[in-house]
Amino acid sequence: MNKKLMIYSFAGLLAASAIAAISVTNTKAQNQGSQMPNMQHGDSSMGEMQHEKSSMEGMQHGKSSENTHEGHSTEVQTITTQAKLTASRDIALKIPVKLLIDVQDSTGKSITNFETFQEKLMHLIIVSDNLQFFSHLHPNYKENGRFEVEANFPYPGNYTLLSDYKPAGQKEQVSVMKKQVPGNSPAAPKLDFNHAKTFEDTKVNLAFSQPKLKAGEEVSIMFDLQHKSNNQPITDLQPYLGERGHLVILKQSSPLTRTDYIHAHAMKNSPDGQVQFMTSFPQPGKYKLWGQFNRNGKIVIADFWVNVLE
Ligand SMILES: [Cu+2]
Repeated sequence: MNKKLMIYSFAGLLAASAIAAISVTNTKAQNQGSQMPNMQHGDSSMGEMQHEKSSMEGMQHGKSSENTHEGHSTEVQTITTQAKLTASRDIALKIPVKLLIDVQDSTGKSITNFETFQEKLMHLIIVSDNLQFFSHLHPNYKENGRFEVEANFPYPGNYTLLSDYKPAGQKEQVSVMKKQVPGNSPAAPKLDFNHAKTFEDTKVNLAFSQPKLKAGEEVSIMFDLQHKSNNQPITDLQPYLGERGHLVILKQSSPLTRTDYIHAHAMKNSPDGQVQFMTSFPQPGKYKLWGQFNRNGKIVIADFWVNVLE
């Protein structure tokens, strides 16, 4: 597969209520039957368990048919991991709280070896379920499968945490965790579908290769970054986590699940001030995009809503 087109996407989902988040990745082309993860009780801070199957290349390959190679015994390796979230104390709004994330296999045994990808051992995306709040953090590995990070939860409501990590020798995994912050969540502002916005001193214009975004179609997404003061292309773009930019996409849905999550990688060699991503939106609906760019050490987060048609 063309590296430039590498897209992280996920397919297949079954969600129920419990503590832990479970992700199952089939490293070969076949999907296995479901195994329900262990239900665990006792941690009131967590709300949801998810069990899902994914192929890291799922979007390109779609459903793979089983037993396509007759006469070969197809080796199927299924890796099941889960990430359990614990907050060090009750969450107080606007005060950072330490989060502990324990990565385990399906039997609850700690996974202790991880590989760095995109310069980190774990990438953690935290969003409020109305997709108004976004945070991209890098938890520190402690020991015995445990990661720690300080996080902020700025207002009451439900939050979804997507942890991205790569157990040694395995494919990248994404586990979904939930956190509820008690209180009345503020009314979400009206969705803004404007594609020209200013973020501090960076003007960002969003453009697409297609006049209309359609579900399942590959699309190139262009972020055009200009100085607010003079509308000239910015020239101070530095690599961010080893790439020209990162793009996290979540589909608006309730509850948010892993199938709503897309992490696109920037294409190399775009002109000054432009960062281009290839991706596709699996389902019709409203999606929020967060582009992240490094302007000389300062990270610009440019967020936009898009509407994807059937
Ligand atoms: Cu990251």
